[in-house]
Amino acid sequence: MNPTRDAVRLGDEVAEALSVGRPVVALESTIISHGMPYPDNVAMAREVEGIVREGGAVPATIAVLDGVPRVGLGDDELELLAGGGGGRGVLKASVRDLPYVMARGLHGATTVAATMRLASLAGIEVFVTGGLGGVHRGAAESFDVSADLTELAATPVTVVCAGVKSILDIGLTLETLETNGVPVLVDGSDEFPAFYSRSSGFAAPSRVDGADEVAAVVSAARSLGLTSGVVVAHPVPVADEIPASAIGAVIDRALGELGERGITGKDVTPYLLSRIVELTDGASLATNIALVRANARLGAAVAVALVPHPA
Ligand code: PSU
Ligand code: MN
Repeated sequence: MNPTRDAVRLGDEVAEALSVGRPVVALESTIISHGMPYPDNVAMAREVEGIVREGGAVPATIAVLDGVPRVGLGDDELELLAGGGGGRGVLKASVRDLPYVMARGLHGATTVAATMRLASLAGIEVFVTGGLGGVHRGAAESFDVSADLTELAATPVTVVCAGVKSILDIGLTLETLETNGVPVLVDGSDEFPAFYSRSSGFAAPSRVDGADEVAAVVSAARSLGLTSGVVVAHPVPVADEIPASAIGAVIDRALGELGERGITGKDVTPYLLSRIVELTDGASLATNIALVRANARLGAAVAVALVPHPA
């Protein structure tokens, strides 16, 4: 069997858009099931789909449902992923989890890595999310490096995000992306952003301004046959940012609890995200939602810019 589009089930609207070459934007589902509390998560998922549509592209939220990789979901499916109506029963699925979730007929919320892989199989080039996984702080001991980085090295999808949270080691994450030949663009800033904050202390590897400039880089990468992804880091809007000085202590406290509670592996990121929401009385959630909205606007514009226009 060839790993082809047949492995994924496309929603009708997504299938139609891809067949006629209309712009499509992929969206992930771990951010829904394991990244935000209910019901803000489902409201965010619906709103972001709407923003992609307003931007002239078709949204394709990706997840595994009853063992079937799905690209393009309906409202009831977003509700199920969000945990509405009780018990979640949705596993966090990175690439290595996909075969098991499929074979067992389970529900899986796909991470950046798994979403990239399924988007690529479907023929989707642009993907919008909030934050990337990366090299965790203390990775020299724990070896905890997100499979998001491995996938970015291997799969030609452009990922629009708000940079990397300082729950991670931002410097080592950028080094790993460089080693793996992944272009890292920052839109509209000379500094690489740190998710909640526009500032990280690390320079932008490459600065671009606007969707057309992003699309030009992606087109050049394709013309070379580069098989890696492209990271587009889009700093959180100024009005929504939590300054690094304010979020730093919260992150340190949440990180400290990991060891005390024995939390490791795939549970680390969801624990930190929900703890940071609690410790900031919801301020981090508002910022998270605001930056995903902004990313959806940019991602839709990039998808539109990548579609060939008649001269
Ligand atoms: N960072 C966020 N929100 C998220 C995630 C990361 O700000 O929801 C999710 C994404 O799905 C990402 C995953 O791909 O966490 C990374 O998990 P891990 O570190 O276990 O690879
Ligand atoms: Mn991990």
